[in-house]
Amino acid sequence: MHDKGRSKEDIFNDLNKFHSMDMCYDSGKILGSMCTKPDPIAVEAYEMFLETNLGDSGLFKGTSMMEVDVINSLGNLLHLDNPYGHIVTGGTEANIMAMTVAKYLFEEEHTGVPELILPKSAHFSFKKVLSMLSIKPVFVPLNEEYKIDVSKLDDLITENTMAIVAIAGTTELGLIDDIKNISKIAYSNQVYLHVDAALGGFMIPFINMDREPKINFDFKCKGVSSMTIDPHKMGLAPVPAGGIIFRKKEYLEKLAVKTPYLTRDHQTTLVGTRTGASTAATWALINYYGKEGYKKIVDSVLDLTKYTYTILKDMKHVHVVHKPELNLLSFISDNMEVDVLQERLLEYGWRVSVSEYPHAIRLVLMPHIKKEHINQFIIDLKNILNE
Ligand code: 0PR
Repeated sequence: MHDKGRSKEDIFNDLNKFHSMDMCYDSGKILGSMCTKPDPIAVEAYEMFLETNLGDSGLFKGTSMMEVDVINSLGNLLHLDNPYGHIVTGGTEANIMAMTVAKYLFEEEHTGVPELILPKSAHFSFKKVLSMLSIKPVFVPLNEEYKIDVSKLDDLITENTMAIVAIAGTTELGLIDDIKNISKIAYSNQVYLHVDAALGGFMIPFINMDREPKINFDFKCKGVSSMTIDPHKMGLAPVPAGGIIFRKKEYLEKLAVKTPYLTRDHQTTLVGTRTGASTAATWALINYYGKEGYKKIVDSVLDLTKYTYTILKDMKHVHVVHKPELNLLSFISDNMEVDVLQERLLEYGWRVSVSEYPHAIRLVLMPHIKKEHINQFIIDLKNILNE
């Protein structure tokens, strides 16, 4: 730290330098991120609530009311009439909260080492869960479609099964597990089921609006105990904005810690001091767009994903790994290693990511990606592969 403060002009000169080193979503070059440019309405709402702290929610009654309202809206979107939850920092925190609740419930009736049944397609936040909570992983195999092989699930359930995790929009491929049948198994075995819909939560309800048969992935399936749904992914909210929704009040209350000298007598979040700005931004967004607005956004990213898929599928030297269900696509090439291709694309400025299973180039088509970006990407990809 300097002895004396610096001028504002000087500081902002430096800030501009740092800022210019960052990539921005508007460039259209960020093709491997699940975040996107925050919507202007969300930014305005966020700024307005910058000084709020939901860790001491009695001081910020309005913001606190908004959080309840947002959780109700998200819960209702996921077919739950009386949801309990919080706006948190992201999918990681949401998943940790759900698994902590599941572990506390397990420990009320069991003394063994808790086992978590999960697919290897689960997000790496579950690796954090496993080590932080000392839980034993039991991996359920994936079928040839890279989804949980439901036929293998029953056999993996033991008296030490603490919970099952299923994914509605896998991180690497954007695929949706067969939640309906997984839920039936969880329900009949009385096992806690958490659905990680960090990505799909803000997409599938809108896809379902004009789709028959509907994709069953939420609390409509009675075995589902909790869900992650992140506003800072397809909800278009600024980071940090994750969402955790529990089916029952007593689930959330398992996390309650007494906060004697604060304006409320307990907290049910992992973090203490936490911004209300994310809640305000999410509240503004869901009211501004409504289901119809979000449906348009989701339709448009899915149209572009389909457009990209169709081109890639017919391209020489390219093999698309799976048919997209959400806004993710993966492909490999028969004349270039995946990691080499990733590096070559970077030379052209494209930031794609690489999935682990299967090992492939992974594209995430968030709302900042437009058709002209894809057209240019395809030209560059052809150049690289046919050179
Ligand atoms: N669950 C699922 C299904 C996810 O895909 C993710 C993150 C999480 C949970 C964890 O969410 P948080 O990162 O909000 O805690 N998925 C993205 C990923 O790992 C996160 C991301 C976003 C990574 C933008 C990079 C990036 O530029 O790919």
